[in-house]
Amino acid sequence: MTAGRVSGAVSILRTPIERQACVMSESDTTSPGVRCPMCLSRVVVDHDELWLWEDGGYRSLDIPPGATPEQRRRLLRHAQVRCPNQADEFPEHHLPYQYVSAESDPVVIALIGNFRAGKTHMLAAMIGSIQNQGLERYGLSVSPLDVHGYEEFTNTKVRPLLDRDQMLDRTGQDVWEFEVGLMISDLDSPSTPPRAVAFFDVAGEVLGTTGTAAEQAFLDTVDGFLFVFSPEDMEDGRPDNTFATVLDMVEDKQDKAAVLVMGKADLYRFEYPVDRWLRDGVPALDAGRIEEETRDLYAFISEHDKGGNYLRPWFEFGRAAIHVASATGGSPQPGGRRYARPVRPQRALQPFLTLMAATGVLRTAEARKVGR
Ligand SMILES: Nc1nc2c(ncn2[C@@H]2O[C@H](COP(=O)(O)OP(=O)(O)OP(=O)(O)O)[C@@H](O)[C@H]2O)c(=O)[nH]1
Ligand SMILES: [Mg+2]
Ligand SMILES: [Zn+2]
Repeated sequence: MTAGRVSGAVSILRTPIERQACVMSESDTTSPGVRCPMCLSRVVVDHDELWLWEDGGYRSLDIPPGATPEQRRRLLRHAQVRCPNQADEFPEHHLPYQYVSAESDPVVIALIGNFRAGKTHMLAAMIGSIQNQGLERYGLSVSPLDVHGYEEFTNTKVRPLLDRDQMLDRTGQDVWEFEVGLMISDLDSPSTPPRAVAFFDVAGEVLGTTGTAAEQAFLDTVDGFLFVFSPEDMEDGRPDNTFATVLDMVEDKQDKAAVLVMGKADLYRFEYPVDRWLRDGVPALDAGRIEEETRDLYAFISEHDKGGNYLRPWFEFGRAAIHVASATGGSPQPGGRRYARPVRPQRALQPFLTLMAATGVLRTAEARKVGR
């Protein structure tokens, strides 16, 4: 799915975000409908027209008039509704009925980082780790947001990386692009409706160069930022311009969350404290441990960051933490498109969990302390 294209000013002005920017001021909270987690427009959805994803396609779902409340509830659990925003940039997309009926805004996560920092591999490893290990031991349950898009993300990114050890392609040049979405429920609070969490890939190198209100409106909707960088980037002594661009544009950083991830940590796996935290796995959420890792990595990055700006998100956001992770566990074969050893993500779940705590999806007493 495509969003903020950079192929020309005309197309940027046509994005729904641009149209939406006009109404995203004080009237926004009182606008009817919900914010679609994929096209980010505020939409009024037809609740009566229901769909079901089955055998690779959508079919219309009719709930029999004689259905008992229990039968109705069961059918609605899998029902989807169609987002009415079907423009060129947004091919047909569907949302879970559960999301639309709950009428709470989605949690929007943006991945930020230089080109080749490892964003795509990190997101694929994160979603793959969720699929392989589940989130039940962290008190969460998860299901796809847009089933069709989720299957596509799984088939084109997660499975090639994790099952076939293939290197993933570079992302296109859209300024921001919806990648994948999840519906997340808190197992300790069954009466709370699931939250929609949407992941967007942001091409930081072009963000800010077009100077449109659309970009600003997009950044305003983001709740949590995942800043990804690699040890190589840091050692080069090149400052990460994408971090600086985003940090200069985001206005209410004190109300938002940031998780800094030093990805490709396998490259530093013998060095303290990277070795210590890579071995730590992903235990139950523990704000004290997250703080300890953040402190250790703060010291490590301060020492290695020759350009001097990788820690800016940690200073500037209201809630922030720093983690190490490796999407692959090792490097690709020199000059090849495959990994030398079977791909085994290390700690890809940790930044995800920290973000869920810092954006309020996880609402336990422990989660409230994370990143403060
Ligand atoms: N050693 C190692 N290499 C990695 C890891 N993750 C990604 N890479 C390599 O880093 C390169 C870039 O990874 P991507 O995930 O495509 O980076 P990106 O930030 O999405 O890049 P763009 O889409 O171009 O913005 C690829 O060649 C990967 O093989 C990792 O965990 N360890
Ligand atoms: Mg990418
Ligand atoms: Zn939509």
